[in-house]
Amino acid sequence: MHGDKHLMNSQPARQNRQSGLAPEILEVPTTPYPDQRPGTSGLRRKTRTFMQPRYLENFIQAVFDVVREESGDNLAQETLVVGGDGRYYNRTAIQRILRMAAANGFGRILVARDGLLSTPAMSAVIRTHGAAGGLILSASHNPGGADADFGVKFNGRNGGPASERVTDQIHQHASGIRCYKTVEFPDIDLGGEGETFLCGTWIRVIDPLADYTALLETLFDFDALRRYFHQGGSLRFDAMHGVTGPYARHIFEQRLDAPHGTVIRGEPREDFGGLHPDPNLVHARELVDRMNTDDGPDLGAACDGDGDRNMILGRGLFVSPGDSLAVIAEHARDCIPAFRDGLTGVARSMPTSTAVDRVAAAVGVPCFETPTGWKFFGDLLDAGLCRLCGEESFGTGSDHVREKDGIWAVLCWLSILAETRKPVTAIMHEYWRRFGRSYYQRHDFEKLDADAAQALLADLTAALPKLPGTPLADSRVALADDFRYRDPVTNFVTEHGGLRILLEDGSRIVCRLSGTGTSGATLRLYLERYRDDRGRGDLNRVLAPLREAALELLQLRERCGRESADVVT
Ligand code: G16
Repeated sequence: MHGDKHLMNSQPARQNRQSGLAPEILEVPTTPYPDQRPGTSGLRRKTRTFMQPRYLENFIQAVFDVVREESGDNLAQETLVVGGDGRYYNRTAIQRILRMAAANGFGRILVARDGLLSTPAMSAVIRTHGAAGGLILSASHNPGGADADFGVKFNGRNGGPASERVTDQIHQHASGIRCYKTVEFPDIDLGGEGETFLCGTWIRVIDPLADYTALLETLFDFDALRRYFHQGGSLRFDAMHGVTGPYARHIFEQRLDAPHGTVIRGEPREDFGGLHPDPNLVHARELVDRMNTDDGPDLGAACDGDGDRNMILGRGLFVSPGDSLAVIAEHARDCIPAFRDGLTGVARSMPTSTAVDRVAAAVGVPCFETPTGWKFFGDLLDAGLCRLCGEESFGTGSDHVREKDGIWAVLCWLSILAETRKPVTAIMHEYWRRFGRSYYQRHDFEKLDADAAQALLADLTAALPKLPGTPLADSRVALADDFRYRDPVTNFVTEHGGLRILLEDGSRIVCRLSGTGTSGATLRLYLERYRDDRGRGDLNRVLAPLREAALELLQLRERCGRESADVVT
């Protein structure tokens, strides 16, 4: 990472579009909203909640107040990056944020052309330009539209999601807010690169592809990947009308010469075409169907709205996120130039399958287990303790940025295919033969009554101490607790990471409430069973005893009126 935050004092590259104007800075009185505590990843709410008067402004002002404190009251020396996934309300929110950032006295703002910046690209831009942080306007894989979801994430100086300490501070500021700062000023033109000077702030419209693509070129062998496509290798990439469309077309079709049409649903749309931009077997149906044909492409992949999640498919085969992480770890040194010097360690969130643990043990590096949320990987990556991380929620990434990175994950898989010259199915079967298989499923029970779901988890928590030693699903409970994490770098302790019941045969039942939903509560139930059977078992059959035991323990039917999950991935 190299910082150039002091460059703002040098001459601008282009003529100032608004020289001479000195609009008055306004301090607008406001009152706090009670619900502005960020969740797993930023503040995610219904779009109409964000459209209420002062709702967005309150939260943004709280973020700026925290950045101001952290910068020693010297925002004039700081750079802020702004962009989003193109969903409904993105453009309106960006213009408001630009006015507020100028009124708050940031020295420089980098805003993405057309307001479109993927989450991993945001991380790259922050790190490349030494920015104090960035605001990503996205509700990730949640649907977009006036009656759908919106969100704001703040990433800090290392390019990663704000830590719990910082989100607590933001919440404190939002809870006591009395006014926010802004200026009256016409909308900034985001249609092309250029600069505007406003209240002492340079607002520069940047190419959202440039820094990110340049970074990826240092990690992968683009010549080898181009050869892969020239020699007939094939990819079908579903951008789901999210922000990755322009990135994927540029990187896969233009830089790597993949045939035109490799990228489908490549135009960002405010409502993601009316679908959920969620890369899973349900929402990426068209891609899944194509991959289930005999003449389907070698590799199928999809990314979510803001480009940090990814799904990987072979011909007729879904690669679970836990297996994808493990396979990338297995082939890292031999197939991916960025990892030629090896891995220092790997990390996964607690509910993520333990597949990567076995690869880490074979490679001889530690595997860290963190709470859910990419923010928990930041300290480990910054300290060089691990270089590769992943989560069950379709997230994979490395130390090149401090976010999960969908396009990066696809490039990892393309590199493995190009180097091994084997299809995805062969790679997976060889991996299962060597390491055995973690049969894994996540069951989501959505829109539950929040109080009922909280009470259910509270009762299960109270019952945990009695479980060790009792028989459960063909085995016996070895350990039952509420996951507690001590960050090995900062010693910061995070409680309530999820209830986990570990069985003597290595199986696990994990359950927690989602921190990213926007209506009611979503209960996530994670099931995992390890078998050294070359991966030949039937997933549903292998997991059936565990599933039944979990449903009996949770008493979901009796307490929440639910027989089965809304989504199983
Ligand atoms: C966010 C976080 C991830 C986390 C996921 C699921 O992803 O960045 O680290 O795993 O939420 O969270 P939950 O289970 O609490 O809903 P994204 O892609 O939605 O920003």
